[in-house]
Amino acid sequence: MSAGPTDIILHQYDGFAPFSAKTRVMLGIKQLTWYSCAQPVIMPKPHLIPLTGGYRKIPVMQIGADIWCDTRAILHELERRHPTKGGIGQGISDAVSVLCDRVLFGLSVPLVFGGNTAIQIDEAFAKDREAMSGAPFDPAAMAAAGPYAESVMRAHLSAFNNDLADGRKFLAGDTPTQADASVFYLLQFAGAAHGGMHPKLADLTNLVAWSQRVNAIGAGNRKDTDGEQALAVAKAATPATPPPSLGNDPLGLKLGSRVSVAADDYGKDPCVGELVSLGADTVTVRRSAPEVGEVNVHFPRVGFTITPA
Ligand SMILES: N[C@@H](CCC(=O)N[C@@H](CS)C(=O)NCC(=O)O)C(=O)O
Repeated sequence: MSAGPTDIILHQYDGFAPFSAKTRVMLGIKQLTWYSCAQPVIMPKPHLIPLTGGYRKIPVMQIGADIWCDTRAILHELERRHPTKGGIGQGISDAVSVLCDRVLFGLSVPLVFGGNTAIQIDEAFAKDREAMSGAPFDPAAMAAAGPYAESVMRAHLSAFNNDLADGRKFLAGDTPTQADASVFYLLQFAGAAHGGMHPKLADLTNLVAWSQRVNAIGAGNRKDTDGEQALAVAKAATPATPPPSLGNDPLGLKLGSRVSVAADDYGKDPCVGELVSLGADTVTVRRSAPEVGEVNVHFPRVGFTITPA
């Protein structure tokens, strides 16, 4: 059975895709049914770009003709649709995500690729990531950055490791939360080439045992779809009413104007369209493409620039 207009489709790939892994853990924590649409690891992405209007990173979530880019927007939307009662709350979840996504993820890259002969980097991958980041893909420079990266990773991870010493099962107690998904994807990414914990972090034994518990949560009820089907779902659907807007937006942008929304870190390919909603932490752009018809593309505000186009 293929995905319908109200089903969650996650555009993603397995393997070396830390942010996809984070989302899959949340789908597992919430025990949701979802469809995986495998996307290419490098550009071009002919079944993704018509949906996002340019944004190239994964994961991207689609429900009908609504598209959420970036895990921050995806996880907020999952929480809105499937709220967890009595959890740690979105504010604390976001704070841990910002630490992991915007501080520690960058530091994990030298640990993964620097001087690691277990990972074979093919040239097309290296060139793609150079174009995406605007910086040379340089394993020797990454190896040189390794000790500093390890020391800062260790500083933060030791705190989580110590928290687990009281016997709690998960980082915030006995129930898994978004904090677990965030820290888990980092450790899984850092250790992927080693089949478990990165050897330089293996002395953090509480985290080693904890990551097995998080891994055992699984990814909910996963089904598969493909790019053609996902585009057809969007084309057959109509975008939902966008989220409410904030009055007197600090940026002074007007609803109905043309804007460009782009990541502020890497993979800055913009999505251009009509601004249809601007909330405290949401921006929604309406655009259309022949493959998908009219779609609403949602981004978080944190991590993105919004400029008149
Ligand atoms: N801030 C983004 C980061 C997403 C990201 O960096 N994704 C990686 C893979 S997990 C990516 O898209 N790499 C380039 C590519 O796959 O083309 C988020 O939270 O979703």
